[in-house]
Amino acid sequence: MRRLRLLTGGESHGPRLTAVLEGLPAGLALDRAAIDDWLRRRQHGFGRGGRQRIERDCVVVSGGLRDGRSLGSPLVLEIANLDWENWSEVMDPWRVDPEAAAKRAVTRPRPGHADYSGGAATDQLADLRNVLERSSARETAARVAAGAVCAQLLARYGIGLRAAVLRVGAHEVVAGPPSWEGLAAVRADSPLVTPRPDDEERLVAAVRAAREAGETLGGVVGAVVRGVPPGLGSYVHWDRKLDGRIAQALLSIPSVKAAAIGAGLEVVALVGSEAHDPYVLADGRLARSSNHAGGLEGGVTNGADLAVRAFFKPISTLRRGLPSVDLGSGEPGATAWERSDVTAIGAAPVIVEAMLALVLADALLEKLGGDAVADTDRAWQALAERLAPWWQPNR
Ligand code: EPS
Repeated sequence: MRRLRLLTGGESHGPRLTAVLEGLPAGLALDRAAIDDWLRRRQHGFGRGGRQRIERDCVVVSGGLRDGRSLGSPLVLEIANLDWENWSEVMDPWRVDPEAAAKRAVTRPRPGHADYSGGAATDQLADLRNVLERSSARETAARVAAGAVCAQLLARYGIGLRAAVLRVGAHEVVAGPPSWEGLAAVRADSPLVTPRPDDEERLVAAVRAAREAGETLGGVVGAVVRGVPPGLGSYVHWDRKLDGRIAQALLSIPSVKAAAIGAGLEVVALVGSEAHDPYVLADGRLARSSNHAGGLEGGVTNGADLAVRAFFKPISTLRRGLPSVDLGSGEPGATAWERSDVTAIGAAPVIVEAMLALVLADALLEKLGGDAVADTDRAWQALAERLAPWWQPNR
């Protein structure tokens, strides 16, 4: 069974981030500009901190590609950290200087971050930088580069993704689950990547107010995948159910505390006859008159739009600081702040798209296989024929 695997490496202020994507069939043509465009989207968003003025994220491929086509070997994607230049001494991989290290050690864990929990896990409580460098959301740049590649595989089969911010802090823009049409209106220059331009001013003002108060904000991202064939995932095995795999991928995004598929939490308030999506005929095809299930039934895609939401907590580095305890001196003290995002919610839609693209490309290859992409194409054709007349590809 062909599976996709993604491994990322690198620290926030190290020389670079690396993504190793293994399992792509050979012969897949990739578009570099499209990967860089996804990376640009991840740097976007009103309320980001000073770091995004330093970085110019773009992809360097150092393995697995030749003449613009995948070789079937691990695809190695790298993104330089331009800020490394300012951190090369602190982050030097080989320099051993215990005195200097003790002087600049980070010892007050930020509530909400992995500082204490990660330090406890790896016996690195003496200097929390050893944890925070890796737990920083900067790592999502590597995921986005790999996700952009996965999206190009999906696009080959007419599968497309859209995502947008549905809520910033207490300010709701779109209630309930997202729809494909509802996400269409997001302009590339939208400061908070929302589908409702009229709400933008209100949201920008909320972020400004949070910045002035030294506060941070979370929010909700909605995403829809269109053109997914029915039958991806498994109803047989708990660890292969696609809703579970999607939830894991979404909850692995830094700051995400909840994930919903389709109507999610709202479905509990409905009675059965309202909750379940009736089968109807539309132009001779099987369709649904609602999509509370969000495109997944029994852990398997059902051919409807796959609709998810991810719920982000506010960033845990606050200018005003938060109560903490200095693990060196044992004294209470506020957390430190140098710079941080007021909200990173504007970056979140493309990160959600990347994780969805990764899970769906994995599920698609699990279904279709193919050492060469031409083999994958033939398997896709055969699948589309088997699924006709109830379902047709989206192209
Ligand atoms: C990020 C870079 C980081 C943070 C942010 C994500 O830059 P720095 O720490 O140098 O300011 O701005 O990480 C967090 C919000 C976090 O809590 O870790 C990026 O490139 O996305």
